Amino acid sequence: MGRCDSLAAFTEEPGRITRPYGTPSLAAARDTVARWMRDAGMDVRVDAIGNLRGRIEGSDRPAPALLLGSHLDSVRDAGRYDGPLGILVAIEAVARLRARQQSLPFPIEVLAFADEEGLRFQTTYLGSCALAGAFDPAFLELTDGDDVTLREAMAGFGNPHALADAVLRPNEAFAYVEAHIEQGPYLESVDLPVGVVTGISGQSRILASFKGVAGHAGTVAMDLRRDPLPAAAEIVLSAENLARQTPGLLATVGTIDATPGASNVIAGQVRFSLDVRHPDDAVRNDAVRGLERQTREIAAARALGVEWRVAREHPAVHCDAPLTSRLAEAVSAAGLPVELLPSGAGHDAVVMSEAVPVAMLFVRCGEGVSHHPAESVTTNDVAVAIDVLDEFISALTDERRQ
Ligand code: HGY
Ligand code: MN
Ligand code: MN
Repeated sequence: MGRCDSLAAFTEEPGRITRPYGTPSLAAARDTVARWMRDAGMDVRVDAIGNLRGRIEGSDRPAPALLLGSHLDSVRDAGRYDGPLGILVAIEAVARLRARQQSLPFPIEVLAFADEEGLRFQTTYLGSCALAGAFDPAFLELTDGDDVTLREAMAGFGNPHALADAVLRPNEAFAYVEAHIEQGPYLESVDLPVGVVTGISGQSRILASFKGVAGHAGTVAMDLRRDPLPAAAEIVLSAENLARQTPGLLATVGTIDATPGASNVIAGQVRFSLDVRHPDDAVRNDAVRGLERQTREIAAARALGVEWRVAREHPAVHCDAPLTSRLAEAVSAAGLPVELLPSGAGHDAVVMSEAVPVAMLFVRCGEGVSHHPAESVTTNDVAVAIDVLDEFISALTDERRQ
């Protein structure tokens, strides 16, 4: 918990936690976590995209590794547990193995991913994409709000020329297990410290814009305006209505940017993001298609230009059944009932599932609050998560030794 507090000090925005990819604050947080990894007996390296990888060897050096971890980057004005908690719980579990001098039949690597939230480049999961072999070279040309490319941001923080080296080799790992705060209220409602994740909702991230004609707020008659802002208002409300009427569907317009941006100037352009999620990919795809159609109809009716770009799309992911059963057994072994729950939030496990079987452990979260500075977990619940992970690793150790 103290380490989570320390990491909160690494931010690009004084007074709140904002730690995007490739920034000095993320590099400094990474240095600190590297020190904690070394203290826990791990060899540490930074890969081409800037992920931190701490490793302890097993007795059988060439054996595939167990991967643990989560992400070190954050959203804007974040809480202190979304991401870092999973890394720190994993480091602690490794420290305990070492303190017991437990010999391991496989290596363990703790991963601190450099980008999961996609705050800076409006993507998601850049760190895990690099490991899972899902990094599209076209990502290198993505630009941030200051027109810095990902390629430029990566130089110095990682190495854009060595991305191929970051990819997991065949048989380099046999599983990825991530602990994470639940970011929802379910575990609190059933009064349990931890739960086992069954799967993760699919997600579409869209970047769209309406283009009209800027003008004088005091002189351009209402019927002569081509104002993109009311058009954006229409689609924001349509997305909300659609999601309210479709069970399980979540739709969020999280950013909206009207330019040139003055109270006495009719906007010339409005850019906005749209995040759409559902556990069933068919429902999500239908919703995205419907919202695109409406966006284009609204533009046509108001004589506006329109852009619609699907920035990222991730299908729903099922956690690996055998690995998830083992995690559930570890929860039982810790003397707790096993609560299975789905994840509405995205996680590095989504992309890692393309390379290795994945499982996830959720930790109870105060009032379900996340992506907010009031995000909270209790020391007791975090202790349970460490116990469960420790138990899980020990059981795998016994099993693989046989
Ligand atoms: O957006 C998400 O679901 C995650 O927190 N990155
Ligand atoms: Mn998050
Ligand atoms: Mn997260």
